[in-house]
Amino acid sequence: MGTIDKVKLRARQFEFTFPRPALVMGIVNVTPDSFSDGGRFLELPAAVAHVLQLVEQGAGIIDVGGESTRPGALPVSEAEELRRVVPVIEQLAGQLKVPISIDTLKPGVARAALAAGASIVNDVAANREDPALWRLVAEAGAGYVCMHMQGRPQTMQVNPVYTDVVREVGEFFSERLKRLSDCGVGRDQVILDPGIGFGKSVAHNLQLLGAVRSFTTLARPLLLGVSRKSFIGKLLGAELAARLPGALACAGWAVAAGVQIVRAHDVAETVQVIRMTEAILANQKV
Ligand code: 9MG
Repeated sequence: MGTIDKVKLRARQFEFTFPRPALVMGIVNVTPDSFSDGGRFLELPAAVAHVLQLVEQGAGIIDVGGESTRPGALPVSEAEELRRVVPVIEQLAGQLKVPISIDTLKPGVARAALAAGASIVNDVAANREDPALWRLVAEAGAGYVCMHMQGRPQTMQVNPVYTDVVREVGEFFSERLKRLSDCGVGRDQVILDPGIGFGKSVAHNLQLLGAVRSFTTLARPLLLGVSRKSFIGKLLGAELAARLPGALACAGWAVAAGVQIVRAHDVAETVQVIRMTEAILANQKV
């Protein structure tokens, strides 16, 4: 089941010890414009019902986002983002047995989400310079997803350039672990994510997937998000609605290579692929 050995993740009242069965992080976009499910869960009852369904299907973390980070997406105001995500988190935090993660770029939204009961901050902009968000994570003892991105969502796919994407993402992780620690965020709070599709070409994404095992040497849980992403569409010639097989192949591969958390829209299917992969790994010879 991968190569990392006894790694702890602390996220407020939640604690996970890895290796353990990999977690599926179920995606809940409370947005009008997310690339695959925009507009479906804007109303509170629909969002809450969707979360409960994902947990029923086996989601081990629920990731709630109120601003799309798809390439070229337009930013939303903090007030609007708060209006979208806080009621969902408030309603669910008390009743769920799994952690809620807030997917946001904004420290103000992270603060409100943590006050409403979120336990993890999913920071796709971990390449930020401002430490305000990290201080909040430190104070709350929250989990923190440190995701690699080159640039910003509006422009990141224009012309991503790396000399060696795997080396550069690894260096980013090491440098951020140090900066996070300087801000009071314990290493045991951090999840690392290579940020598939965030300022990366198809070739960069494939290189990162092929080398994902190399990041296990940092002894932190690894998160991978590939669900419905455009590199799968480009590689397989698959429309948005036809990318699930490609995403499931990535999920199985990733778990076999030591990834511990897979972010997914299609939770039931992803859980099945992961459990199957783990069953094979448990019987691996040679
Ligand atoms: C919000 N979001 C969209 N894709 C993502 C990914 O691959 N990782 C993380 N952490 N968040 C993502």
